[in-house]
Amino acid sequence: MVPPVRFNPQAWLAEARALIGAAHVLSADRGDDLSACTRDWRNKFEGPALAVLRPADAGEVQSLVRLAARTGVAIVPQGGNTGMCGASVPTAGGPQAILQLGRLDRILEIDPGNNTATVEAGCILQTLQEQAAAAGRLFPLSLGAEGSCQIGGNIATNAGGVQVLRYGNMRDLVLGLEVVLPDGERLDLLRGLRKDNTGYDLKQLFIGAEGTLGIITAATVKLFPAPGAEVVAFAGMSSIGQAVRLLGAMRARLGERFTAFELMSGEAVELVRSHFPGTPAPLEGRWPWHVLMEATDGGSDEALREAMQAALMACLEDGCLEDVVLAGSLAQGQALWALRENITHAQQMDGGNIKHDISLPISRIPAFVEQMLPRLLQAFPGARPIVYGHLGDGNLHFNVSAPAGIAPAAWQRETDAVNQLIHDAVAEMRGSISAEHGIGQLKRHEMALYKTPAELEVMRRIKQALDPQGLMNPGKVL
Ligand code: FAD
Ligand code: S2G
Ligand code: ZN
Repeated sequence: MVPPVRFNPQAWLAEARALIGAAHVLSADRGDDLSACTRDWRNKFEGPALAVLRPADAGEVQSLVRLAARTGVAIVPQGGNTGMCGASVPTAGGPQAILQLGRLDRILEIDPGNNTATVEAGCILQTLQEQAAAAGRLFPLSLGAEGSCQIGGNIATNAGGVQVLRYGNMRDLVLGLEVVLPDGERLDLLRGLRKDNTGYDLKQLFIGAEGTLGIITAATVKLFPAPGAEVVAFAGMSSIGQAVRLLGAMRARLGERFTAFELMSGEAVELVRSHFPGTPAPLEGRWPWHVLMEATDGGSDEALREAMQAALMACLEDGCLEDVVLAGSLAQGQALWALRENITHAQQMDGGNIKHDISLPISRIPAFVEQMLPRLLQAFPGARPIVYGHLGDGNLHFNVSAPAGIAPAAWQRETDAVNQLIHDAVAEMRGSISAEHGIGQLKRHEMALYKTPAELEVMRRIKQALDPQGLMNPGKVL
């Protein structure tokens, strides 16, 4: 019986350093601080890392993956580490190395004629937005973490954000990928084609796979004409049913020009204003529900403002809104967006919360919210639901903050019970328990509850086919 070869971390680190240079292989045993990479953005998940690897290019990624495959070390791909489900940090278990994509940050090509950009995975989302704008184009993915999340992470989580209504989520924006497979092979799918029917559409496997099937090293994404005019409005109403009717009416009147529709409960607005004192009250009165809307098009500001104004006035008459303000300047529009984007930060400052990232048929959302709020408060007296999100996509962040006086840690222990109440109701309405953030570690056990055995079996076969050793981001998704 040959004794199992004992794993020798020092030898492994020395091999990794010989491959990509000692400066780019961080390890705790030589005093490097890995905590920025081993703990997630929410401070909810943390795991030990043999090393943080920072390859310079796809070739070095391949060498590291081959080393890991040969020695049985798991790889955790990491972009900006802003994910919400603990998918970008190691789990407990065998040796795991974090592979940070941040040095693969080049924009390889912007092709205005083809309306595409080809970028390396470590490119920060905001950088691509800026470079596209400089070329007179728009890369439309937009979300609160855009200053630090990376294109590779956006693809691996199939990120959504605040312009899905008009441009779709990351799956709709990706035309091509370059992926390093768990065996070290490089899959070159980097085509900027809008039509290509040549066998299975392999890139789809890696979009939203949360790094469990391979490491995205580059992508070709769609660009759009840069909008000339932009108008932001903020409305107040008594019911979420009115908000849903408002969505339909505004889309009917403005069509493709209508780009964003973000719901915010009164509690969400008040929470931001309490943690960000400089935030102006967007409307005269306080309303149970609010909607932040945006329209853009290539024409003049005045024409778009008139169209938006006319549509809003008609909606006022139809009663699907009861108060509304049109941003009078870019600064005022930005202040309204800051109000929206600060909800996540305000919740973090408020002591964390039990998050939900659910999607439902838009028509079912009023019934869901109207029945869920009383049920939640009956089951968890004093709980503070902070309900907001991308209503235009049928995606709500039904986050629940702790009742006053309950410590965050104690409240987190209610997570399974709160999740069951909310996710069972979502499942009854054939909704999804994860609209945009993914599964990660956070919802892995719930996948078994809410996906059919057949779905899970096919997912396992795909995982087994591509990563038979189970070394790519273990403990996530499945
Ligand atoms: P990471 O967190 O580093 O990783 C996320 C997952 O992708 C992990 O499974 C990781 O293993 C994998 N991964 C990362 N890079 C690669 C790669 N190159 N190849 C293969 N796998 C990889 N998300 C939304 O969808 N919509 C929102 O509106 C939104 N708002 C947010 C607001 C705030 C303030 C914050 C903090 C987060 C928000 N998020 C939102 C969540 C998060 O920003 C997104 O999930 C984002 O896409 C994660 O990108 P990242 O580069 O940080 O990935
Ligand atoms: C958003 C951020 C995550 C959360 O702001 O749209 O995706 O639930 C969310 O705080
Ligand atoms: Zn969101």
